[in-house]
Amino acid sequence: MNEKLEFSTYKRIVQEFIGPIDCEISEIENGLINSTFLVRTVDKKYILQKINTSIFKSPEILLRNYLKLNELLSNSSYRRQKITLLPSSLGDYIVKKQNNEHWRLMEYIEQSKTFLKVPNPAIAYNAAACFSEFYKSINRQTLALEEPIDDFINFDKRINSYLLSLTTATAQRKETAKTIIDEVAPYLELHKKWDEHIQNGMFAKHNIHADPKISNILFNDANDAIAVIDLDTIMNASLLYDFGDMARSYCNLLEEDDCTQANNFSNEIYIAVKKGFLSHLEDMLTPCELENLDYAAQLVVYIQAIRFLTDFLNGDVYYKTNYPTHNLDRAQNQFSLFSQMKNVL
Ligand code: GN1
Ligand code: MG
Repeated sequence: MNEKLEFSTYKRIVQEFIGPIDCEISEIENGLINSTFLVRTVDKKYILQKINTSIFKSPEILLRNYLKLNELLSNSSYRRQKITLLPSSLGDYIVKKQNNEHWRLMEYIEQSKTFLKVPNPAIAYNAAACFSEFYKSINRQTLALEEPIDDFINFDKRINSYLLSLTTATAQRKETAKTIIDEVAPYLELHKKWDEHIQNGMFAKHNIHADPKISNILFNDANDAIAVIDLDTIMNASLLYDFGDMARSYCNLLEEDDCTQANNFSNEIYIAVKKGFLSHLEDMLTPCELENLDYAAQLVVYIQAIRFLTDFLNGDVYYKTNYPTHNLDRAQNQFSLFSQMKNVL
């Protein structure tokens, strides 16, 4: 385990939820923000998570949003599996410990698997269609969701944070990142059209997931999408953000941190993603939104490249990293994807 905590401490936390039952705990290396663990008892599995409170500053917001959304889903015709948070013996869904640690326990969804990259267009279609159905179900009513992270989809702020990081980065980090800094420079205003469309109401606000990456879908053995997971960023924003993020994640032929090849975009998968995304939503999107799907895909990928690059320049303070240039490799992977999308779409 990466964590410095003793195993017995994890066990004690799990037991606050399930009582004095023996269990084995192992870390699941999935996700760049929270810490996630698989808990096995003799007859059942659970998912234990420590919420990263330097990023999710009010875990109570995540909980309130989750409860609202889950209620809406439960009262809809949505039939895929849902995340079930378990209460502690004191009835709390989040257990607080020293150092502002916030822990939660969920049911494990049996016979499920995740992908780190999409193996083929059919799986991309299944994932996008699953999200499409999810959006349809969670938008029967626009919920008043609270912002889990301030300005999460404020692209102007993202660019400004990047520009600031260029002024505060060490000379060494700037030198290491020189190539990609030059590559991203011509597109710093790419988000202007997005901002205008948001301001004039052309991109409507819906309930969105805001992190529909491929590893946030559970599949069964037949590669059917059986559950949408990771509801931490659900918020009111444009569905085009989610479409862009799906394209970003599903059309990448490489894992997100692999920059060993420049050609990592699959147009065949992109076509499947678009078809899947629209499968339940065609009536919900306006002609203007439909016209801007390709633009949204390019923009969200570009912004993700900027986010990774900003974090590298800031000294790797946001995303988990496994080696010194990890964020830079991620930024390069995303920028390659963006460059190809820009030429093809
Ligand atoms: C983060 O931690 P995870 O994998 O759920 C990030 C997303 C990025 C994603 C890139 C709160 O998600 O926005 O798209 O990494 N989440 C947050 O892999 O910043
Ligand atoms: Mg997430």
